[in-house]
Amino acid sequence: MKDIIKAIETASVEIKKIIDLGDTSKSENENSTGDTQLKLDIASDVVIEKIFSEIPSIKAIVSEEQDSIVNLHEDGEYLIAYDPLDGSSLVDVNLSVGSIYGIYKNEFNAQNIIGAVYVVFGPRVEMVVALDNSVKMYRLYENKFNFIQDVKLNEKGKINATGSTQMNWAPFHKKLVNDMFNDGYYLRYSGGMVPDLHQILLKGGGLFSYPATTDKQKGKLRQLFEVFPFALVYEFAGGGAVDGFKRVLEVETTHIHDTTPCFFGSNEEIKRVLEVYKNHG
Ligand code: FDP
Repeated sequence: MKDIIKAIETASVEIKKIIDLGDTSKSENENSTGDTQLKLDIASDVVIEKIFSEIPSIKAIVSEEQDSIVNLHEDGEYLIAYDPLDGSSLVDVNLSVGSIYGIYKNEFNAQNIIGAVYVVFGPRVEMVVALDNSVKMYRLYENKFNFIQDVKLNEKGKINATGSTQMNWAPFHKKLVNDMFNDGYYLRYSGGMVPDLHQILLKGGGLFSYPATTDKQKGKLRQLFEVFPFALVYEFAGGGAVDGFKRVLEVETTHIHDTTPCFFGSNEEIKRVLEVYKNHG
């Protein structure tokens, strides 16, 4: 596992260098979800795959930018699903973006996730590692990641990060969001999953929601690359992650690019979601 974290650190230093080159242009390709890929998405993906392919403990990898699983080392113990550069739509406006890694054993599904790492590329580069029931944050300085702090959520927070557009929300979801604002929650939503969830974690709590919508019944965010890794981070930090009805780490995966509605937050907000959603199953 140490080798994997080290590999992610090396890849992040390389990705930071590519971001700093300032190329925000689009490529001519689409990924399997139909998003037009940026040259930055592709370059980051190439860096990660190359570095992972040199780690013998990695059996297979799957990237959000690719259609299928890449087998690496037959005797490897770990499977890694990763999103090389999440939040691509923010690259042109110079907001923070991030990489997300889910570390699995045996099979790519929620039951088998054992670790998660994400890296925020903002004014600073920070890496958060969820392993063995703890969440630790590191900061990049002179090409090295240094430990900064353990990350723990409060029981209740102040942030309400509301994904998608109100036009496509179910009326009860809209009411939940409005009720929270009426109770004093602050809207904080950049549109980048990594910085938005990082903010909630570091500010002690709140709620990030990406619900089922009229145009996307299964939500937008991808299980293996985005939702399960962050669910592990939030659970290990003392909060929770649900699909409205149950833990997202109990959601079934039938295809590597499956999506799911998801809510991440501190315990009070997660209880509130479950309470509202239980009447709308
Ligand atoms: P993006 O479209 O920029 O790639 O992964 C998808 C994602 O970003 C997340 O980072 C983000 O939380 C979400 O989509 C934002 O979606 P909405 O604009 O629909 O809220």
